[in-house]
Amino acid sequence: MARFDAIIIGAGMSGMYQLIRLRELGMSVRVFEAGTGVGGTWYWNRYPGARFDSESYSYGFSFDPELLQEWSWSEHFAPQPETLRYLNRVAEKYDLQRDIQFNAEVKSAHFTGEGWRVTLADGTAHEARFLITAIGALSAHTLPRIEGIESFRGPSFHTARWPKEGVDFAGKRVAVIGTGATGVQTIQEVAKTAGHLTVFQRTPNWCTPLHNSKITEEEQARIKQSYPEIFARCAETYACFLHTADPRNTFDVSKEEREAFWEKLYASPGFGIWVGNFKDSYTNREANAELSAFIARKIRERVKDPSVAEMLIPKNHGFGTRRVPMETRYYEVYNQPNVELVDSKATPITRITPTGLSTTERDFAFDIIIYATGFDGLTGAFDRIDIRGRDGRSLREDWASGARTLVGMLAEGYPNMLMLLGPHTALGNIPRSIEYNVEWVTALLRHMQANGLAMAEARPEAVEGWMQHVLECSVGLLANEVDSWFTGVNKNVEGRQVRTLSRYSGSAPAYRARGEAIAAGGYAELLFTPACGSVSDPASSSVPA
Ligand code: NA7
Repeated sequence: MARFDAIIIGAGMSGMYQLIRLRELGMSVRVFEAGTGVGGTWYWNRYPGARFDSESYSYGFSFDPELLQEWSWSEHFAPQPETLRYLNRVAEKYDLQRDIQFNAEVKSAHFTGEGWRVTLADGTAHEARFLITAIGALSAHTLPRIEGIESFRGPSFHTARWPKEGVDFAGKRVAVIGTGATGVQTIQEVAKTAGHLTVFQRTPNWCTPLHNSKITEEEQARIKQSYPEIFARCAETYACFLHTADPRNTFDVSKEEREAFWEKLYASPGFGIWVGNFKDSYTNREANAELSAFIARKIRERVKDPSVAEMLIPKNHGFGTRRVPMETRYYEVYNQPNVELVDSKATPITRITPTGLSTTERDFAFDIIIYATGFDGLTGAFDRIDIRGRDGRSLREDWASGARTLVGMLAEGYPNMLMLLGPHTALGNIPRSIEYNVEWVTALLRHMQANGLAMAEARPEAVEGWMQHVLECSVGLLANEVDSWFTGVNKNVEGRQVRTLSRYSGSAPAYRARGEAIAAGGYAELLFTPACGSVSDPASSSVPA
C-alpha cells in the first residue's frame, strides 16, 4: 500500500494550490482526481456558454506575481475554455501532474487511528497522515428524479458532464431542463443554433445583465499594474468580489435617487446589481420588494409576450435571495420564434420517454435533452465518499441534518481531515476563499511540524461556538427563507428536502478574522496529539508553543 504524508482529493483550484504549498513544507503528497485533467469546476463544466461571473482578473490565483504578469485574460468575464487553459498553465508551471493520479475516483476515506486510508474505485488503497478534501462546494451534480430517464434514445447530458468534443445543435430539437445560473448560460447559447429549443422552467430566477466585453490593450496594461489593489479590494469586501454593498439603506434616499442608482447598477458589468446594492436589500422585506419590482419591470420591458414575461418573473422569492444568474440577452431569447418556455411547476415533467418527454399536459419530441439541474451543494460531494472518522462514525450520518464544522475546515471526530471549501467556508468569489483556506491549512501543518504534533482535531466546544456564530450570521437574511442550494435544498436528493445551515452567510473578512484568531491563539480550539503519545492540550501549555 502506498503511503504519503498527505492525500488531497481533487485537482481543482484548491487541490492544485494546496499541492504547491504542501511541497514547500517538504511533505509527500498524492492528489486523486476523478477527471483526466486538472481544473475541477472548469474541467467538468464545459457546457456551451460557461463563463465567469466574477471579473476574470479578480478570479485567478493571486499568489504568483510572475504568473499574474504572464497571463492575459481576454475578456472581463472569461469563458470556460480560457479558464481551463489558464489552470493547465498553472499545472504546467509548477509541474503538478507528477503528484496527481487522474481517473482516480475516491470511494472511501477511513480514519485508521494514525491517519487515513483512502480507497479508489479501482479498489486500490492508499494511506496518509492527513486527508485534505478539495472536492468543491458545487461538484456533486444531480439529475432529476424523473421516471424513464435511461430510456431516452437520443443524446442527453448533464451540464457538469459535458462531452469534450462539444455538441452540435444546428437544426436539432433541444430540451433544457433547469433555469439556474447554468441553465441560463446554456439556454442563451443553445438558442443561437438550435432548430427548436424548449426550456422547462420550474422556478424562475431573477437574472441580470453581465455586460461582458473584450479587454483592450490599455485595460490589460492597467489590470496588470493594479493587481495589488485588485486583491486588496477583494480582501475587504463582503464576498471577495470587486463589488460590495452600498453603505446606504434603500429608503435613505428618494425614489428618484434609488431608481437612478438601480439603473446605473443594471447597466454596469458583473455582480454590482446583486452584491453592490443598498446594504439592506436582502434583510429588509420592503426594500427587497422594491428592488424586485424594479427588476420585474426590466423583464417586462425585454420580453415581448406579456404572458411569457410573467412566467419569467419569480413570484416565490425576492431578487438576490437565490444565486442571481448573470445573463447576456437571456430574456430576448424568449422573443425568438424557435424558443418555447414551459412552466414545469404548472405542468410538471412526468416521464422521460424514448423520443422526448411527457408533462402532465403534453408529449414532446426531442433530439437532445440537456439537464441543467444543478448540484447537491455544499455537502453533496462529501456524501458521495464514505468518510469514516474516529470509531467508525460516518460523516454522512453526522451531517444528515446539516454540517457541523470548525471554520468550515475541521470536523469534530475526524482527526487530520482538513477541508478546503468545506461547508461554512466563506463563499462568493471562490478562489479568494480557496487561497485563504489553503494558507490556513498550510500554517496549521507548519505549526504541527514545528511542534512535533501528529494529529489535530476540532474540540467539541469550539465546533459548538463556531456553529453559534454561523447561526447568528444567518439570522434575518431573506435568503435563508428560500429553498436553494444556499439553504441545502435539492428536491432531487433524498434527505435534502428541508433547509439546513450548511452555508456560512457572514462576511469573508469576519470569516477570516475567526481563522486568524484561532491561529494567533496557538490553535487552542484544536486538540493535538504529539508524535509519540497521548492527547495534549495547547490551551494548558502541555505542548511547546
Ligand atoms: P441550480 O441553481 O441549483 O439550478 C438547477 C435548476 O434545475 C433549477 O432551475 C431547478 O429548479 C431545476 N430543476 C432541478 N430538478 C428539476 C426537475 N426535476 N424538473 C424541473 N426543473 C428542475 O444549479 P446551477 O447548475 O444552475 O447552478 C449552481 C451553481 O453553480 C450556481 O449557483 C453557480 O454558483 C455555479 P428549482 O429551482 O429547484 O425549482
